[in-house]
Amino acid sequence: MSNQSTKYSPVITQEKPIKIANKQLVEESVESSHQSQSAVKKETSVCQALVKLLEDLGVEWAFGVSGGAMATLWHTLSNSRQIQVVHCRHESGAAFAALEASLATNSPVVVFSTAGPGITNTLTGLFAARGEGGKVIHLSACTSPSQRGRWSIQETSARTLPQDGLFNSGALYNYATVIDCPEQLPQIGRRLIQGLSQPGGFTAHISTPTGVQTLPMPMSLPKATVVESAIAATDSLISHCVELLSEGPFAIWVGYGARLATKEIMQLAEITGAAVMCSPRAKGLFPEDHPQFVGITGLGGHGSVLNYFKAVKPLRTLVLGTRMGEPTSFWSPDLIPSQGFIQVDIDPSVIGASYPTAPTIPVQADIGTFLRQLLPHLSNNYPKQTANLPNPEREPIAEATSTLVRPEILMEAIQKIIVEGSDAVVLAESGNSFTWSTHLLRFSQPNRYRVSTGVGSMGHATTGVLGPAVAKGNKAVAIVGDGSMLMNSEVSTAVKYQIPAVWIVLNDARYNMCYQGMAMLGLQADALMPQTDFTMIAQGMGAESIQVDCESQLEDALTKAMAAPGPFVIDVKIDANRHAPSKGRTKSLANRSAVKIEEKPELKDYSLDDHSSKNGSSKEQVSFPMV
Ligand SMILES: Cc1ncc(C[n+]2csc(CCOP(=O)(O)OP(=O)(O)O)c2C)c(N)n1
Repeated sequence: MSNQSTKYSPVITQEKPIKIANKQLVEESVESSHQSQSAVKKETSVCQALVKLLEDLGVEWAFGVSGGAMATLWHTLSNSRQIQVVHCRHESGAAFAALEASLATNSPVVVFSTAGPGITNTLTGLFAARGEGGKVIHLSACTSPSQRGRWSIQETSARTLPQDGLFNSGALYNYATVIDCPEQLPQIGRRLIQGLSQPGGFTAHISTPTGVQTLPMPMSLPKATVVESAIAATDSLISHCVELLSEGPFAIWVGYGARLATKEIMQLAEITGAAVMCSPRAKGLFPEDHPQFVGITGLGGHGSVLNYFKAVKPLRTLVLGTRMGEPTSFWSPDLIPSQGFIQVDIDPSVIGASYPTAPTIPVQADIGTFLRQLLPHLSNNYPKQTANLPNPEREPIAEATSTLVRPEILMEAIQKIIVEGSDAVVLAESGNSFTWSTHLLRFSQPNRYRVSTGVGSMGHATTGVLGPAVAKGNKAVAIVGDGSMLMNSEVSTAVKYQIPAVWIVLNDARYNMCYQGMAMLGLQADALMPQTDFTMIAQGMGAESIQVDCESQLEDALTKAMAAPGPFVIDVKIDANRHAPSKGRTKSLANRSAVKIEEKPELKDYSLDDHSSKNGSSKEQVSFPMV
């Protein structure tokens, strides 16, 4: 079990009786996985050695879907005394949940799948895991060597699936391999230890042919130990940074890569008086109610950031763990300070990538280590910046034009009941949920807000919400669209294990980000969906649920959901005609346009009046204002 403090009784323990009932298996497992902290015994199988290795690496959670090809592996995982297995409804949901559990606990988490479709279903979540910097180990089954090419069931071989990138290291997996013989395990162990010891994310795929899973191990494995290493800057580079930062006002741009260094960032801000802005993923890493917080950049962000640049004209920006990619910056030239960037990142390949023409001092280091090196040099007599800084704006909420719920009012209620009234992690889904939440919610504590920007898959929050809820034993809340909820959700899994997840569904019978985005671009396609009753669906799966038809019902519904011990779905009938705050992206699209097209008359059925729909459209093929 997780050693994190738990508010709810360990939700997975209802599975324990199954283990205990099967006494023989438990004893075998206890013997194989807990022999006096030492090496794996010779007579253990490949599966047992693999599971013992994962236990040594600190894995406590495994999410996945079973299958015949991985029967032994599933059995062995399920009989681990350390690893809790959450048996999900879809492998991509399992992978998103594993990713979010990994980010919530900063530990490696397993996603398991059977061969063939089990592997392909897992890929979207793994794509996100690589992009988000999670530590996720994919365990899969594949076809035994003697059966490859012979039309075996769900054959997983070079005949049926591409090998490059799936079964060897590449863009998706930092490390991937097939265990063709037990003798490979020591090398696999070494590679996993190495990957998990680096700061930052690590994705791995270990695929074990069905016939290999039961083979006896011919040798012992040493106990695996992960010691996370630090990446530090040289003393001369630190001195150079101190010099540059002392030359005049600078801004601090915080990214998700800085999530473990929030105390040091606060110290830096308070010593220097620098303005702090955050990427959407870093929302809350610096308190949003702090007088030096100038706003969120990028999609769903705040105009106050640009006001700051105009008013203060900082000389430089110290970039801490953000890639400054499109969702974070729209590559806006307005965010380039006159003397450019000092960019700190563990990954040297991201440094300078988003703004290749801006002067950039590269610092390869992890953010915590870099700041702990830097801070002692700044403490004495640092010329503190004293400018009055603009803070994120609070726009007045326009009057209701229907009895449906305005998203702005929903966000106010979420702010009061969930953000301020609880310590739940809040995940916002790709779609208008992202922009409303990022723009309007305000977090004063770090690591409570999660969005995916670079990958931005629908279905990430609807399923990923299980991760923090189960691994931290605490409420976690997903703010999602109806389209995403229909695409993929793990409500049934949450019911099975009584996981305290809450889904707030912005039910507008539209893929509204696409609907509104198309109108902004002056294009037209059908983005409507039939009206769905999510309370019926949720209740049909055994979850509690409430429908919210008008604003006066909101607070009561949210309070009930947060008090419920198990999963809860709130179906909110949203006014679809409120414009989601994505204007920065629209501006970005307009900036990217090679050719402006002529003004078009307002399209029939589109009620949006965003100016860019009239003059900001592009002949270039562009994506929606989404992640
Ligand atoms: C897997 C995936 N498919 C497609 C998209 C493109 N996309 C982004 S937002 C969106 C519509 C979302 O609709 P919904 O979930 O109903 O949320 P809304 O914007 O209406 O609040 C789509 C199709 C995506 N991000 N991910």
